Amino acid sequence: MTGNLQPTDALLVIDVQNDFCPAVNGVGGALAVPEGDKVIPIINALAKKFDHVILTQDWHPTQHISFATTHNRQPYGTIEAPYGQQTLWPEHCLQHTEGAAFHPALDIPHAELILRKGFRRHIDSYSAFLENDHRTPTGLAGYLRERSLTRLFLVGLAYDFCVRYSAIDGKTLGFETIVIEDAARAVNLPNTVAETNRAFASANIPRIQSSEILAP
Ligand code: VGL
Ligand code: ZN
Repeated sequence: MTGNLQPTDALLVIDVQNDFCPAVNGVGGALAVPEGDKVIPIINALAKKFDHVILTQDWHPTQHISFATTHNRQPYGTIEAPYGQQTLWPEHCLQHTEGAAFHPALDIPHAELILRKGFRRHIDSYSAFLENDHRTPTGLAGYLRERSLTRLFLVGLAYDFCVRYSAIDGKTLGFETIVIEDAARAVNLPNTVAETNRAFASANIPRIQSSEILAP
């Protein structure tokens, strides 16, 4: 399926941050993805196989548009933002907090780029490529092109949000894009995993298992 890994491949590690994992000693867990921490040993092992690893970091200011508290609402509802529907979340990944830090078990010393996203108060960014208006670029496509990185393997959190939109945009922007399913976990709101799987199928984004790379 993947053939051998190439020097033009990159592993894109999405949002493996304390707030998306179960809390450890009271740190993190603000928007814990069930079993979010289970992906970490798999991602650490995968990263060793890649010459190029890029990390993304959800990085929100206070009163961010995606926070339910900003709108005096309960989490997991939606609002109509100027750029379309926006799901409301518990406050998470506040800039420069421990919740926004990478999980301490994530061990990828050779990661080359940390791409922060969601740092503008009035627009969220699930995708590592385009903010939620689907037009404002983060710069990642330019970075990858300039460095001749043409094939992307996506892992991390959450499968049905930031991994989903990053994969779809990556593919649309011309990168060969593959999702490593057992190295991702979902928030799992109603229908979100089924919708993600459908979106990947119609975009021709393969879902593979980590064993296909770790024990080919
Ligand atoms: C994410 C919800 C809000 C994610 C980020 O990383 O999937 N989900 N912010
Ligand atoms: Zn967020």
